[in-house]
Amino acid sequence: MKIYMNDKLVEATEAKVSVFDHGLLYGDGIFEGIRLYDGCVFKLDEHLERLEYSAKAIMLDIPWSREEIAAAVCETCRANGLVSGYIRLVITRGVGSLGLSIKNCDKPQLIIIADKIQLYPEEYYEKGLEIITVPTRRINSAALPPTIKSLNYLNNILAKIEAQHLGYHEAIMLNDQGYVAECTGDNIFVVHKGELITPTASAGALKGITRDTVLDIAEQLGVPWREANLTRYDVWVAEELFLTGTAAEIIPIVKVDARTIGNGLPGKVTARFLEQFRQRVSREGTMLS
Ligand code: PXG
Repeated sequence: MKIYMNDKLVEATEAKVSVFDHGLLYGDGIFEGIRLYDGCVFKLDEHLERLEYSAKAIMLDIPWSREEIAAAVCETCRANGLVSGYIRLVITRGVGSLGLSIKNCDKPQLIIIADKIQLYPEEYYEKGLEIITVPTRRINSAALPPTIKSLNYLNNILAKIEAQHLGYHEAIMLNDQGYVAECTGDNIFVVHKGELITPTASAGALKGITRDTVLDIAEQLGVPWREANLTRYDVWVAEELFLTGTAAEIIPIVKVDARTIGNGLPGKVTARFLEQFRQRVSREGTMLS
């Protein structure tokens, strides 16, 4: 396997970062998780825009242009003969001295990994997933805006540990006010009385690329949608519930905190969105040149 490191491809065995890299020492860096479908990178420009916004928010100057990074992403996929899979794009603050100061970090480190993707088993899409709310709260945006896709994932990892400890794959995280924020690696959507509702970014949600695509599909299908504060009660009494994410795509939820959602089966609205989403991934995207 070949990995893109800074300005060139290297063998995976040679793809190493320094122990003084602030990405490792402090989680000081940003990343994107991107999908490659049938030789096309899905929503590459949107991912690179979000990466630039994350960089700006943490005051990291990316020394590569958007075009250069896009070309490097395609080159990495091609070099690995990948047709469909997962692309992990990471930019760390780079090598510095011990201490939090970013002043001694002179060059960010770019890493691009393109590999096969571990998907949820198909049965979860057919039967739906059961999730729970966990005690760990989504970090307050005054402490670290959840809109920044940073290398600091401990908040989400703690929630994931709690979920897995109880035998679940995903968990709902509430914000410090008790409203639903998102899941550990997915955004959440409620279908209620024909309307699609999802938490705002200010409630602690990442501005997911899949979330945006779903809102676009809602416009296309004429399904009314809005962003709103959601409580656990709103989730429990929803007719349908689904999660969205680059890895999960659109996954139906049939039980939350032991409450059955709707009739306990993946809903019709969810199925319509998943169908539309899968059509989009097969016809949209940046072709590997
Ligand atoms: N919330 C959080 C906290 C996430 O990490 C999403 C929502 C969904 O966003 P997108 O843009 O993917 O629709 C994410 C996405 C990984 C991995 O390898 C994580 C994500 C995406 C892809 C891979 O852990 N998180």
